[in-house]
Amino acid sequence: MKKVLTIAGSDSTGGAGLQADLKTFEEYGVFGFSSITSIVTMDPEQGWSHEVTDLGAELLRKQLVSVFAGEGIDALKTGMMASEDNIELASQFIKEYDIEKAVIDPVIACKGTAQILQPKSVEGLKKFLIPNAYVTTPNLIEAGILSGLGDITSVEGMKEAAKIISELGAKNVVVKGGHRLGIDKALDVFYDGQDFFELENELYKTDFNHGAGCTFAAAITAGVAKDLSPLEAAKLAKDFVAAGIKNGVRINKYVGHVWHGAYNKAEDRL
Ligand code: PXL
Repeated sequence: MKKVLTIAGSDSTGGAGLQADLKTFEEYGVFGFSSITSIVTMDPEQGWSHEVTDLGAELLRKQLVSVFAGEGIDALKTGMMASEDNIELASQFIKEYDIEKAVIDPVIACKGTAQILQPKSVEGLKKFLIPNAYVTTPNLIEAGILSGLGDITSVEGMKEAAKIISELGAKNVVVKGGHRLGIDKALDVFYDGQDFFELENELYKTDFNHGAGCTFAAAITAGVAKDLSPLEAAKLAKDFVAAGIKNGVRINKYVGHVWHGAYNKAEDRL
């Protein structure tokens, strides 16, 4: 049995964060561990604004000690880290336990909130986590910030950003085009430090896609844990997320989530 860890925030509504990760791990048939950095809550009286509560590096350290007291893990994923201390701590465990397959989802901002990670944390991602990345999965905004290119509006821009981010030390970079690219395809750019690949899927016009980014990175993590190559894992993850978006679930009047079980039609299981 492959064992996979997520180091991420909790999304109490179950679409993104470690909830997305664990649900995805289960669908891929890998055993999921989690270490929680922070808890995200949403306020219906403030138009569904998000609040991030950092749980602190000491509690994160205790969780990581618990996880790594086992017989090792095959891959891990980082998501919302909430502080520079949490980022540095995660990188120490990645190095100490020699984790080759670390998928770094450089979560800088959540949809629906103006709260972005402090600039120090962005520097922390660049200094501590991206250099340890087997795969990193920035969206257009994150790729613009991490690369210093700012607004990215074209496939050429995505490639340029992927190259800069790869030079920070990430072995493989997937820049996710998503809706923001403004074309009629869901197009991602995959770069392995040598070659570029354009990954294309149908673009589903829906608002029920909360959690898509976390689910994509979690699916890649589970895929590489099961010995898919990073490119194969990214392609499969794209199909997995596309099914989740196509079958998204309305949660309330503010938000709809990807359905993590869609690819395997989990709703038909007994
Ligand atoms: O999608 C980014 C994200 C990551 N992690 C957690 C979140 C969100 C967005 O809401 O809640 C825990």
